[in-house]
Amino acid sequence: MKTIVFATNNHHKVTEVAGFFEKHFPGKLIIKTLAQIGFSDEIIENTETFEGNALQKAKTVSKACGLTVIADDSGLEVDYLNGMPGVYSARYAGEGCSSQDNINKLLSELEGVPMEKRTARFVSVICACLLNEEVIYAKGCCEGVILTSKRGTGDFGYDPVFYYPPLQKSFAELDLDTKNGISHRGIALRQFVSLFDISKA
Ligand code: ITT
Repeated sequence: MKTIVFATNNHHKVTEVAGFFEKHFPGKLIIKTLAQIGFSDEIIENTETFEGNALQKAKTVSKACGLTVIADDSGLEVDYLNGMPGVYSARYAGEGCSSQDNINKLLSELEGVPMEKRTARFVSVICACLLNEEVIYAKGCCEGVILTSKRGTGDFGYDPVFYYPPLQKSFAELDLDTKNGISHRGIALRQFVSLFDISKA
């Protein structure tokens, strides 16, 4: 069994990523969370790119724990808002805000904007810092449309207002495997495993 650390404080990301790795490397990989390795320092995320922030997270934790570390930096790019909230997605409505606050702000910024102009994409960049100091990046995007009100019971971030036309559902209406099958994070994870040699973990 190999152990890798997932450098996130977001439990929704842990569920999705751990679910993915269980399917791809059954019985071969243990994913440890920051809490499980006792890491509670603040991680600075202050670059303007998903790649830069993902590297900051993975590198900070890898220096502290000496294990292989992966990190995800992700967000929602809304075309009508010139790509906002982008790397600011977690704190769009202000530091310490809730997902509901972010959704409220997004819906108010898009008030009166017709469906055809509400196009958006989720983006995920996975960065891994390996034991041999190699750094791997993988990226995934998923195109959709911002709804005018919430749909579904999932409560991860913007999922209730992100509508995915091919399935005619919001992301909050999808189960874990279905979301991983089409999502930005699922695409990035599949690219990641094609680049990642588990023997180097
Ligand atoms: P960590 O940095 O600890 O991983 P975080 O939530 O702060 O957790 P990010 O800085 O990458 O992570 O911000 C990503 C935000 O983008 C996240 O908080 C959600 O608001 C949104 N987001 C990203 N992926 C999402 C998804 O699959 N579904 C819904 N919202 C998502």
